[in-house]
Order: sequence, then C-alpha cells, then structure tokens
Amino acid sequence: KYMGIIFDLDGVLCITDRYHYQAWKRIADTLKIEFNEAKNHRLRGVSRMESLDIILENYDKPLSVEEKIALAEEKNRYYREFLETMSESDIEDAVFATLDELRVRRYLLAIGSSSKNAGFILEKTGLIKYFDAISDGNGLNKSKPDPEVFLRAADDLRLAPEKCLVVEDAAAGIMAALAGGFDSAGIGDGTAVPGVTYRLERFEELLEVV
Ligand code: G16
Ligand code: MG
Repeated sequence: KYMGIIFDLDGVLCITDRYHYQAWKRIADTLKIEFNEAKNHRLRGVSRMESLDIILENYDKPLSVEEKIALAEEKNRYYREFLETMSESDIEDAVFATLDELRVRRYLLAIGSSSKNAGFILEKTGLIKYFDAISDGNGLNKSKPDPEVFLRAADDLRLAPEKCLVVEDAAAGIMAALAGGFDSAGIGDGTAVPGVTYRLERFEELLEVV
C-alpha cells in the first residue's frame, strides 16, 4: 500500500525529551519562572520559538524579539551539550531492527521532524544511514500541525502523500499528517488523536501495518 515511510524523530526514533526539559529548566530558573514536567509535555513536537512562548506564559515582563531569540539560542547551547553525549546506545535495538527490515522490504524512508538539530542527532546516533530524505526544522515556514514538514519529505522522496505513512508521537504531528492527506501511525500520545490510522503500542508493530 505504501512506498515511503516518514518518521518524526523526537519521541519516535529517539527520546531527547529529558534534554529539552533540562535545557529549558535552566532558562526558566534564570528568569525565575515555574517550569515542570507537565509543562514540558506541552512542548512535544512544537518548534523552539513556540516552546519558548509556552514557557513565557508565566512571565509578566514583556520581552523584545531580540531577547527571545537570545533565550532560545542559549537554550539550544545547553541542549546541544546534552546531544553531544548521544550515541547508538541511546537508540532502542527494536528501532534499528525495524528500520533494517523496512530497508529489506525496499521502503523509502524519510525524517519529518520539527527539530533544527535533527541532522546532528541522526549523525550522533548512527540513524542517518537509513534515510533517503531529511525534512527538519531548518527552512521550515510553518510548524506542525501544518503539514509542510511532511509534504516536503514526501516531495523529497518523489512520492504522493497517499503513498506515504507518517509515524508520530505528538498530537500536533498526527494533525499535520491528516492535514497533508497522509495515513498515520500513532505512538504514545499520538494514539489518542481522532483520525489516526493505526495505533502502535510498540515501535516494531509498524512492521505489521505497512
Ligand atoms: C522536536 C521536539 C520538540 C522541539 C522541536 C524543536 O520535534 O519534539 O520538543 O521543541 O523538535 O527542536 P530544536 O530546538 O532542536 O529545533 P520532533 O518533530 O522531532 O518531535
Ligand atoms: Mg515527536
């Protein structure tokens, strides 16, 4: 049915959630704003600047665009320090095994991630070799739930959206897939979104639906 599979990165192939949390926490602490795991959860799949806006909901002082950019850059420097420590051991064996099998089955594989650090994470973890196309937060005009990141991935694979399956963990990502005319496989939070095509309890179940 499908010829290509487009994977979200954070929350699907790897877990960098705790690094995002720790990096944003340092920013929040400097500004003396409340930031906890529940709020961190709202940042899943959301772009860096939109994440900052969510964190600043509890901040009463108005910030200029320049100040916001500086904060986002500072967060990214902390975050990159964590990413530097990543290796193949941060990826579940089931992820490598599943990607190996999908390649054997001749699917075209792409990344559709909101992250501007996607290329770096893929390099550090040894995942990069599996992908025919990488569509990430760089050069993106509209973030999920807009379908742009997935449409660009499909286009890079030279496939129509109907020929691709999107694998996502975030609600915004499943909505983006729906908006772009893609079937979707939800993991974690992604399983709860109305309209999701398949619900996966474990990543390797992907092999049963394609
Ligand atoms: C990821 C994360 C988000 C993060 C976004 C931007 O998206 O889930 O929490 O805010 O990337 O990341 P960066 O600051 O590295 O550009 P995805 O789409 O891979 O789940
Ligand atoms: Mg995600």
